[in-house]
Amino acid sequence: MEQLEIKRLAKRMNNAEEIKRDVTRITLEYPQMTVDDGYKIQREIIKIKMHKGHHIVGVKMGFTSEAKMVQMKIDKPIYGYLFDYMRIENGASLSINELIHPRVESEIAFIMKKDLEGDSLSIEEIMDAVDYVVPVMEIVDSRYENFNFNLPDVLADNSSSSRFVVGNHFKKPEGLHLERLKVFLSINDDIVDQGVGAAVLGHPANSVSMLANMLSKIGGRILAGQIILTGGITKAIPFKSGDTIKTEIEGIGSAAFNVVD
Ligand code: OOG
Ligand code: MG
Repeated sequence: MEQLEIKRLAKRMNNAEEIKRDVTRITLEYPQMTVDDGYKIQREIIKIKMHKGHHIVGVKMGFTSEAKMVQMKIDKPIYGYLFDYMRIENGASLSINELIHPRVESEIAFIMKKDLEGDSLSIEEIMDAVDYVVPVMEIVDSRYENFNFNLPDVLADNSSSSRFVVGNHFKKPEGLHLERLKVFLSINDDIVDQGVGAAVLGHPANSVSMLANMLSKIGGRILAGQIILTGGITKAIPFKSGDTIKTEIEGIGSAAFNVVD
């Protein structure tokens, strides 16, 4: 794809987010679009957002669990960037009118204390760089019509990044067996889906290892202080105004938010 095209499409996708109106997926117009084109458009979107004064606060991984791969019919892990304006504090409200057709999913997230880069970092090396483990809910909001996309499309939409709710229980990683932890997602006190830490590539640290590897290929790295979402453990579930949504991670804590108009 030409640089001019990449810039134009990045503007289109960022604009769709800003005006909250979905667009036709790019691969319908450009069937030859590649994964590389998708990440190039994503990087242009990041530039646009930084120009507007937003700051990167972390990175999210996607399609790291069977539940998400099956739901979205994409089986290759991806990443996208998280910005300051996307963060919602535990117990706060989200106005559904700010978004297009949001869905919520439960994730295990890490706050990093060391920079990380390189390929094939071990679970031990990753966990050694983790400051805290936090329960998070990611709210994905594809800017594509009917939440319908192929791999290059979703990359060009900053991997559907929209909002994330950070729990108030920050746990030191020592002594935790993340692969064994049960994770519950509930809406209005009904459990709508559940899973276990191992659903994320066997262990959530493997997702961070994969991210470090992907970033190092473009000369990037994970930075100390960033929050890393390791990928949905549950399916992503739509919700409506008036709902109260909660995630509980056994032995770690919970995160919750209310949905308003
Ligand atoms: C794409 C983002 C995937 C995850 O945790 O798997 C994702 C989407 O499902 O819209 O965030
Ligand atoms: Mg996610």
